[in-house]
Amino acid sequence: MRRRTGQPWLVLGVATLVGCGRRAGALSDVAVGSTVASAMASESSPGAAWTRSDYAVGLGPRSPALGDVNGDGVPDLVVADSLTNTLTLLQGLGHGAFGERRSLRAGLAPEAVALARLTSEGPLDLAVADAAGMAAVLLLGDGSGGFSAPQSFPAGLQPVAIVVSELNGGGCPDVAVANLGSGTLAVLSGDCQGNLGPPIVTNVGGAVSALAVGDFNRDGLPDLAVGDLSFASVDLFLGRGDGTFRPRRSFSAGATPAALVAGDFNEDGRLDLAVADSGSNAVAILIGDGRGGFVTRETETVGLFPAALVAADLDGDGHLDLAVADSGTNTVSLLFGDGHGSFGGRLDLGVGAAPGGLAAGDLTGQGAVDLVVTNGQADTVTVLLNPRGSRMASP
Ligand SMILES: [Ca+2]
Ligand SMILES: [Ca+2]
Ligand SMILES: [Ca+2]
Ligand SMILES: [Ca+2]
Repeated sequence: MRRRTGQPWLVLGVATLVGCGRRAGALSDVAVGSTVASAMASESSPGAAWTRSDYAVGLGPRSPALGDVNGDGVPDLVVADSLTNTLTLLQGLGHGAFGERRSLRAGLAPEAVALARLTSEGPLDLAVADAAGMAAVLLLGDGSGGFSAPQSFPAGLQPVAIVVSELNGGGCPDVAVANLGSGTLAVLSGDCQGNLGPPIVTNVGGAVSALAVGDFNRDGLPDLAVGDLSFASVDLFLGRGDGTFRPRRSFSAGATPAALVAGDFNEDGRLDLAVADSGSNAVAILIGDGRGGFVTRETETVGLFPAALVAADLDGDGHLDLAVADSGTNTVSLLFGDGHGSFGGRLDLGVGAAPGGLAAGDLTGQGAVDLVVTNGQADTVTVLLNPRGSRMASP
């Protein structure tokens, strides 16, 4: 087995891993920041029971990432402040609340950030797509919430998406970025010491918008799926295991594939894709054949201009669901999966202005998946706590 690190589908199955039973404080006791109270909790109206809290971050926040950076067992939150040169780090307090806020310098214009281990062992590090700096920027974590000074590694013209995964067989986590300016993918080889090698460039040709890693043809080698705005397609690059890729395969994915996420939505052991199509205000479900092919199963209407999405089991029935950030309607649309590749039961939750990034994780320690949304025009993050978390906490 190859060692893999920092998989972006880390959230899959979270809800089934954590037991239900530890008692936590009532949500009303721990509200921090400018909290917008939810409506009354109601078993028959699950949307009303999601609890919303907003926190101020830097300017133009994007790309939220959750992970425990200070070793207290509680997920912390980092976002890329795309209009400044900083990341904002919010310390998780447990019970779904966030406290101390810190700014970290990170390149010139951080467009995306990943929390992952870049050294052989040890704490979570930060990997940043620095669009203006044309670089991947690394900040190494010390395990107690501190980070090294940023180190920049040339990556290409205008990197806008980043993933960390073992891509070239060297045994160390590597970094891949999507370069919007040059229409390329770049793989930067990691050395387990926090350094990255020169970019191994793969030409995509179009305006690349999003990136997901996974083994789509089940040969044990990681592959990359890329959203391609110019050709309105999802391009699949099957990995050769050395940081290079076989010629792309393109699949139609609506009008404007702004974001994508991999997951096994029909539970056949083969990775599928969900694609946010901001051109037709829908999510397309592409079912994988396990050999690097996809067939579009269905499209589900969401709010206006969907810009980000995550896959996680939100309702705890064991099947992956989707959360979609609708940047034009200031909502997050939840779509519930049936385990056969179909989604329905859409539920819209209000968030801040121009939501453009999403992350999922259990913020309360109660075994339910919560959501974090970056609101690009409000300069805030919205935390949405899953009603299942509070119900499980009740005696
Ligand atoms: Ca923590
Ligand atoms: Ca593969
Ligand atoms: Ca599948
Ligand atoms: Ca589910």
